[in-house]
Amino acid sequence: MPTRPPVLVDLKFDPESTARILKTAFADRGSINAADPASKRLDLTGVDYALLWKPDADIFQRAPNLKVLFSGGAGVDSILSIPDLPDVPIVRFVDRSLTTRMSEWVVMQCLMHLRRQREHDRHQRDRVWGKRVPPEAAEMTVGIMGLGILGQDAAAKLRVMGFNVIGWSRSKKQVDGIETFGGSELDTFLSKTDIVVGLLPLTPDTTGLYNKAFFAKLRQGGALGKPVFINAGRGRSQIQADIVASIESGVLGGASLDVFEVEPLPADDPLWHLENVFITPHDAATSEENALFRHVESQIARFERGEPLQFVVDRTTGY
Ligand code: NDP
Ligand code: OXD
Repeated sequence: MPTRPPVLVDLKFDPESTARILKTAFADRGSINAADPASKRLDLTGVDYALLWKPDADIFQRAPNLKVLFSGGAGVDSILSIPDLPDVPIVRFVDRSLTTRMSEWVVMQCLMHLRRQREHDRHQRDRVWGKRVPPEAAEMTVGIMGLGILGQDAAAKLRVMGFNVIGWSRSKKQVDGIETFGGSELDTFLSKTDIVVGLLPLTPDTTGLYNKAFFAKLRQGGALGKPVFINAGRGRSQIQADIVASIESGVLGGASLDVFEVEPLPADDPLWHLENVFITPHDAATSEENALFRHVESQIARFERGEPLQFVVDRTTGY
């Protein structure tokens, strides 16, 4: 029988999958699954670690002695906004499989726009043999916003496909093979960008960043004619009404969106019906629970050996 306090797990993922995978996770200490109704009667005052994704609002009142919080995802905006957040380290989820999935999504979306996939879909529906010569990836500049774990991996993979890649981040980075821009160089970065890819965390600085004025600064007249907006960071960084207006007015040629101001995207939202807009349900890089639980186990082991935790959130910057 484990003698250490169990890990408290409150993940609003697929409850069946969480319950099944938890049966074999945290073998040395066990877990308390907050989705289990029986857990509501448990005393959580002895719990040291909590793994959270959109947890119950009273979680920190029920578990007041936590030593480390683990995020169920790479983004921590939803954790940072929980009332009564304790002043303990918050570790975000950084994982090879999550990073790989995100890069797959980004590369796929860039290729869909490059190869005018929506036009082909329409032609197929209408049984039209609409052959034409698309531009090459090398004729397009993809501008990645956020050169962290996800942005840098996506940049490397886009380069393998032949795209010209540039990147923007708060502090200017040195990344092999890509031209980089720091926070104050946003306008220059946008003026060189044909396809902009948002991989930024949600913070006060990035809230509402992707708006009409922003879209108007992207390069017009590139190999696709009009610029394209792609976002898999957070939905509240974009003003959706401005995406719709910018597509309708011809400032933007298309978009790919995995994240939305309100999720799920309401059924009557105009984005569902816009030509050349690809919509995915915030699953560009879903956390895989086996990998997530292994990551938490390994960080707890580091912590208990007295080694520094990895991937700790900086509360001053908010990511
Ligand atoms: P990182 O923390 O590794 O990287 C964040 C990057 O954003 C850094 O380069 C950082 O700059 C930059 N940045 C932050 N704020 C600003 C700003 N105000 N101006 C300019 N640059 C800024 O995060 P990840 O790459 O791991 O993840 C990025 C985001 O992706 C997550 O926060 C989450 O919101 C989203 N995500 C979405 C998923 C999905 O399925 N749709 C899945 C996983 C994550 P600097 O380098 O200077 O610090
Ligand atoms: C994450 C996400 O932040 O899935 O990991 O959005």
